[in-house]
Amino acid sequence: DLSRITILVPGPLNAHAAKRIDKTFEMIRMDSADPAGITPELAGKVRGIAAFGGINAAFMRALPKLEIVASFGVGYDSVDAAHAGKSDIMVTNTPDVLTEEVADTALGLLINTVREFPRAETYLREGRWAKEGPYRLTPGTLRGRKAGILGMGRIGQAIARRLEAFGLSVAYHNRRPVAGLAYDYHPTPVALASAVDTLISVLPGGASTAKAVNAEVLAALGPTGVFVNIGRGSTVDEDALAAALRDGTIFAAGLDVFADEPNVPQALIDVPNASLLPHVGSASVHTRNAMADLVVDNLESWFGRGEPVTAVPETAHVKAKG
Ligand code: 8YV
Repeated sequence: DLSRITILVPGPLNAHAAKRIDKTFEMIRMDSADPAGITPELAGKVRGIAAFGGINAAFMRALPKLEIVASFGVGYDSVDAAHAGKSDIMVTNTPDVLTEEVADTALGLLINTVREFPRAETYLREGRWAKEGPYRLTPGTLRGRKAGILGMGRIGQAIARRLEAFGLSVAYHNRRPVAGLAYDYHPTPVALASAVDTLISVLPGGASTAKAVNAEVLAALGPTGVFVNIGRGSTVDEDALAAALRDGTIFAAGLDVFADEPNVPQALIDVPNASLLPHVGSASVHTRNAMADLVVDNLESWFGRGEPVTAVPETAHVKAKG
């Protein structure tokens, strides 16, 4: 009887997910994932967490009956999955259901960045078309560009398919070459950046990718270079990126993610050759509902059948309690 199982929802959660959890389980909400907010009553009964935001080791430790953290999103760098794996706690994420949406966003952001469509629309809305004549011819174009993808997982490959359809060449860097992919592989981000003029990062967050896109990578990309990021802001040295945009080390950048969201460095807001989005990669009702369903499907499957739908690799070995 799943209605006797308590699921804790710390912080905001997608409304469709919350509605389904509330219907099936006992759902308890709290403001944020702060261990100080865990009462003895909660500690005695919470067996699952559904979370849009971060869950650290201290929060997991405060909940001794915790079996599963169902995280909303494919990237789960804000959940301490390594700790969970050692503590016999399952962690699930929401892969696949957002792949095509995020790839669409990457292409939209790339085109906006290169062809200046947001700036051209502002020009129209400000009444300048009628007063001053046509918007300027854009110095940028996708024509003839060579694309490089940093992080060739499911989303990277969906972006690659789109780039091919647009007539661009595709190369990539990944921890390892991906079996069965015909695109050129480069062993480091710098090698990839040197070989292309359009770098699209899909890298996940975490310590191993921190500031992977640094001043050296941007210099290698060069003065016609376009950088697009729809992975995680932590993977970019934002000071180096703002400087590179200011001084012409690269041509332009399109960013959907930032190191300290929702705070965006003023230095990036100040440069006209950056196209900036408020982390909307997967943010359609359609795709967020599909992600929400997968969060709840993971909880229902874990407590109903003893196995998750989409375990993260760090916790793939974790078994359900009897
Ligand atoms: C979510 C994302 O907005 O899936 C991801 O990794 O970045 C987005 O789809 C985010 O994860 C919500 O926590």
